[in-house]
Amino acid sequence: MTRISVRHFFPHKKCLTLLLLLLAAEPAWAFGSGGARFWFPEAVSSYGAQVDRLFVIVLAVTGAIFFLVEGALLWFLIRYRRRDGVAAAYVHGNVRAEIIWTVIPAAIVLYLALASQRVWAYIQGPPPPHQLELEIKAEQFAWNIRYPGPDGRLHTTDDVETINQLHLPVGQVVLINLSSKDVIHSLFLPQFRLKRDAVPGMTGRMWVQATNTGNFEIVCAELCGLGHYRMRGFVVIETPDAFQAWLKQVQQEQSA
Ligand SMILES: [Cu+2]
Repeated sequence: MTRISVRHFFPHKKCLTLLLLLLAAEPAWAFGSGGARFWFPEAVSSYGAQVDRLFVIVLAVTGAIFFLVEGALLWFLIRYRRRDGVAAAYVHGNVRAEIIWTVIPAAIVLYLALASQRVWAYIQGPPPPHQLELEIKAEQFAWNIRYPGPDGRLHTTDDVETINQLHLPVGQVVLINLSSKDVIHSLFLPQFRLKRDAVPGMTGRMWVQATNTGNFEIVCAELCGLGHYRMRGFVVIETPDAFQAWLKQVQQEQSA
């Protein structure tokens, strides 16, 4: 029986070295300054760059494997095509080959799982101490946003309510309680790299910390009814002073 080793899969040493480099190296080409990527919208949350980094690593690993596997498939198809006078070989498995193609994918999947778990735990785990807590209640087809008034507490008489207008102070950790009045919606803040379902009867807690000022959009990422396409909201990230001034102004308008 033919002995199968790594050499069979990578006949040239350079080929194997290149693959290992690709898997191990940080895909630095994909990282611009400030987390900007040529295919992504701007990242404006404290964890945006981490999510993008994970995305690029997963894409690089799975992309490299895709080309390797499809290339090998093509090579075998051509190299071992039917030819007159050549009898087909009967191969009844190979323990060494099976160990290799089980252990390598298992190690890759384990690496991806551990790398993802770290980022997931940071974003979805216990939030860091927050400076502001607000509530977003989704309904067909709008985002109802509630801010604490001067007393700094939610669900008191001085609360400030807006529709589709999410203002956030830059640099501050903001805790968001997300719920729904009717059906399942999904709060998607592309520039924050944050998406979370709004489920009736449940309150989802999440946190954001904006790193840049600017104007962005909220989109509903769950087909929630006929008006789903127009379930848009607007995000304004501004300095804490500008945020307080805006909140005060809205509160005065509402109490007038
Ligand atoms: Cu919706």
